Amino acid sequence: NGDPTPVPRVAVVIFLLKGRSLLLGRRRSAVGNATYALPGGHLEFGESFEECAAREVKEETGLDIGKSEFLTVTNNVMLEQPKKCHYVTIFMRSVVGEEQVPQNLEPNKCDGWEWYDWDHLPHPLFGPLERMVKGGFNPFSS
Ligand code: 8DG
Ligand code: MG
Ligand code: MG
Repeated sequence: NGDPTPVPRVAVVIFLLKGRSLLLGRRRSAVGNATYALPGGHLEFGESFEECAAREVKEETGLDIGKSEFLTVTNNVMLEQPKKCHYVTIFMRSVVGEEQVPQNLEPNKCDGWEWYDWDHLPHPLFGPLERMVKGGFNPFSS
């Protein structure tokens, strides 16, 4: 086909924590369609992880997050998806106040944002997130 040679890309995604819950949205995408995922997107040229996290959260939910911190990074090769891709995914964390109400600002990419209790996560989770949860990763105690 005429596509350029695929390359790994860098994604920054954010655990937005509120009490014992976190923010997830169901994806509308050729990658992980109809699975629940964190807000986030592609690292742009010149950005820090923190800047990317704040920008993506603002673009996708309208929320203003303050500082965020680096949690971990995973390598995600997704060749079985309708759009084959490979992401090095940076996971950030930010804690938000009780009054925060997310808006679905990109309804073509997401069915809507909701807070989910950590002990009652929705299914199916997006592959990269599913693997972390199954592996015992906990964003509240990291
Ligand atoms: P952008 O144009 O705003 O930069 O990109 P986007 O439309 O917001 O991209 P995205 O698909 O939301 O995120 C980019 C990639 O990040 C996604 O295709 C795969 C990777 N990724 C993970 N885990 C997660 C996750 O939990 N949430 C999101 N949104 N992306 C994730 O590996
Ligand atoms: Mg985005
Ligand atoms: Mg996104």
